[in-house]
Amino acid sequence: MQRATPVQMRKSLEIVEAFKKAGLWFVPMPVFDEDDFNSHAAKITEKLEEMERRANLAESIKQIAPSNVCYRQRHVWGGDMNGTMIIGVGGAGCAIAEQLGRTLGHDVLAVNGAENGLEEKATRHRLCLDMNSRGGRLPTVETSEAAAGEAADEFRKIIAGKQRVIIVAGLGGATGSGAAPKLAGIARALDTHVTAVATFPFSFEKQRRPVAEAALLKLKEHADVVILHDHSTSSSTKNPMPESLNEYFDRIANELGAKLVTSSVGGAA
Ligand SMILES: Nc1nc2c(ncn2[C@@H]2O[C@H](COP(=O)(O)OP(=O)(O)OP(=O)(O)O)[C@@H](O)[C@H]2O)c(=O)[nH]1
Ligand SMILES: [Mg+2]
Repeated sequence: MQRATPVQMRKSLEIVEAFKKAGLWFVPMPVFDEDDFNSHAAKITEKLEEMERRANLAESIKQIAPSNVCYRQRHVWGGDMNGTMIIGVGGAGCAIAEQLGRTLGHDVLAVNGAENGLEEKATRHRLCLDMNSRGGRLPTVETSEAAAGEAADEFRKIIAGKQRVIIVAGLGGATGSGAAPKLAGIARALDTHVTAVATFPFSFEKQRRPVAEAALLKLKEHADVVILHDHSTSSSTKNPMPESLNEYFDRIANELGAKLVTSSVGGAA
């Protein structure tokens, strides 16, 4: 075992002081020798980087999530609703998009895997994501993103001439979380105005939250406007929903539609 020199001791105390100032929770840990010290120091650096990443993520989510309203990222849509296409991605995305299409009167494009009843959708346009070429396994965020990339040419043809797309997804599932940000990026690269309409998982879908957060960050990169509804604010064991799930989903789609209209005429709701 090696005794600490006064210099090493002072360095350690400085680190403790820095953690204390930043309000970080920490444990002081004895080390055997210099190698042991270096290996722990490397781990600490890694941990601090991870903390910084999480803090940035939390900050980014905070800008949008608590208010559940329109977040203006680049500029709001100043034109009228003509030349707009609503694009539903994944199960929830398609369901919400269909409802928005009915209430707002726009063309709707449904995007999903073939096995998700896409062929039965009565929407004007359909874009089938080919997940089966990847061994027929359940889609993941990565395979959905890749499938959306492969469908890019067809997607560009469908949205050709549109000035604005409204991309709708229930974040947290694989298809919406993987494909929606990808399609938003493709539309944006065509200089199309992109509004993203997204939901965040229910509180009982805890494991879906990090998936949704990562997808939201990617969506934000490409979208001019993001309109979000966080399902976790709608129900809890203490505060159950006053309606059936279908009635709730209908209500949320209508609320998102109202926020869309508000965000389209020039202001955050
Ligand atoms: N507003 C609304 N949200 C829904 C609905 N169905 C599911 N959700 C939410 O959306 C999230 C994503 O679910 P899906 O849309 O079924 O998932 P997906 O994008 O199709 O992805 P995979 O089925 O996993 O490939 C869920 O975790 C719920 O939080 C719906 O009908 N309306
Ligand atoms: Mg699905």
